Amino acid sequence: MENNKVFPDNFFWGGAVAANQCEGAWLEDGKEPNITDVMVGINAKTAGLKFNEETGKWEMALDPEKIYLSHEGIDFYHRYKEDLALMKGMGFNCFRTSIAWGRIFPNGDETEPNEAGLKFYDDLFDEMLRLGMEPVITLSHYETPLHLMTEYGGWASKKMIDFWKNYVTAVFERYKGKVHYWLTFNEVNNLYRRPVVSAGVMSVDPPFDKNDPLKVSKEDNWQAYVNILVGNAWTVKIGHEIDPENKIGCMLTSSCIATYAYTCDPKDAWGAYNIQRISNYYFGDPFCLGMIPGYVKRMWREEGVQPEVSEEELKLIKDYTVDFFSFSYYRSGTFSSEVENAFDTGGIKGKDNPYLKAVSPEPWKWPVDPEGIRYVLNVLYDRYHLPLFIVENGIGLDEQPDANGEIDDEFRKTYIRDHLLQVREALLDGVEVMGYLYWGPIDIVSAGTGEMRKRYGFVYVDRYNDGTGTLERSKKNSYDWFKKVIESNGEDLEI
Ligand code: BGP
Repeated sequence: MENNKVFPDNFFWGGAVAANQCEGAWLEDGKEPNITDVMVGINAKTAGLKFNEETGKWEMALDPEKIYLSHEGIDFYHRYKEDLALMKGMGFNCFRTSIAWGRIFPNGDETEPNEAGLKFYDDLFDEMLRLGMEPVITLSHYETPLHLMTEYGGWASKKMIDFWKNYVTAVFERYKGKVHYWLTFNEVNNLYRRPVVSAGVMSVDPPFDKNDPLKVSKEDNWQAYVNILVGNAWTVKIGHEIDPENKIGCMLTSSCIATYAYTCDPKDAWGAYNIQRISNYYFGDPFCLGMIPGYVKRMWREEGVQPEVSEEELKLIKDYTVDFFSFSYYRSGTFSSEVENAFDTGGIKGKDNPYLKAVSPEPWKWPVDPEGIRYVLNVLYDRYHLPLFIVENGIGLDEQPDANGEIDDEFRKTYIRDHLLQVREALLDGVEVMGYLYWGPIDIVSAGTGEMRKRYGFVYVDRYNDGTGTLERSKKNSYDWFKKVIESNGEDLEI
């Protein structure tokens, strides 16, 4: 096997988490709720919100029967020093997390930022830098302040653009010189399938369904789309003006690019390509190429919507494209014109792919397709010619320590090894890959299901679905293995 020196010397090795899944402290130091705080997982069919007829507004109404594990998370807010030390123990030179917008602007529409929130991230980033880990910071990871959604309809409102500009200006100024790699909106291309959480949009102007806060009208959905494109362009502009050293990337879920035609029926081929467009390129093209694709405008015509977007805004989208493209990849999917497509946090689910050798164990059963990551890397590089950053790849397993207190997560090692072998192939293909950040290097609350049981970590956290547990951290067997991978700069992948 050709394996020497394929990964570049400056390759970023590390892991990624998100504030709402690990920090906890959901109402501490001035923070107000964000959208994920009222949901038990983003796949949930309901949210802890009810419509108040008297005020004419949505308001928080948590379900007393449910356990909102994210409210305490893994208490990263208070334990980040210990956790970052564990990450450093594996040799991470990079760590990705998000800023919870609601710590900086608790309701989102204040004019002055919350000093306690700013201070928390100052300390967190200082600690990363002290340990020699480059911070990669997501500005919005399913964390839109709830007030912005219930009051304004979130990104369905043009007002969001100004609130967003205030927020990004405040953090770019504050962390100038400390953070150089920024991701705008985590997996915002999920707008088409999960608008409320992924893209921070709600329908608040009549007519809308007062019984279903998760239902978004097509007008609001498409208005949010253009507003987010404008917000993204402003982020690039403001970020570069405040610090020319800043590198601003988009972040899209790109598992859906590996949506294969189930058969060679042209209907399947076209359907698979269309899935790639409307689940991915419809954001990727404006972010990277500065244009809104023609098929999007066709959809507007056919759906009878005409989102408001000015000439100046279109120019902004054209002029301020991103510096790099970051993405998550978990698994591939298929498109068959014979079945209706389903999806979850991992991507598209058509018919099962008979050519894949493995699926992850029950109950999630995600198909494992390492070659899919090479496919995605090549497709994206051919299309955008931008540096690519893998900022999420990983596998969630239901794990418990054995009688000796050990967790032998061989499945995880194999998953990572096989994906890294394909990343290596992509590097040999000439694709520019900035780094590999493993998703969930320490067990955190699952984004999709809101549970602790779905564990991704190299580090185990003693916390359970019922909310019990000591929160104690311990190393799984993959910990030392991944350390060896990093030490060898991806050359020694032997298990
Ligand atoms: C992505 C999200 C992450 C995340 C991951 C795994 O969609 O950006 O926040 O958690 O998927 O998903 P899950 O936690 O549902 O397994």
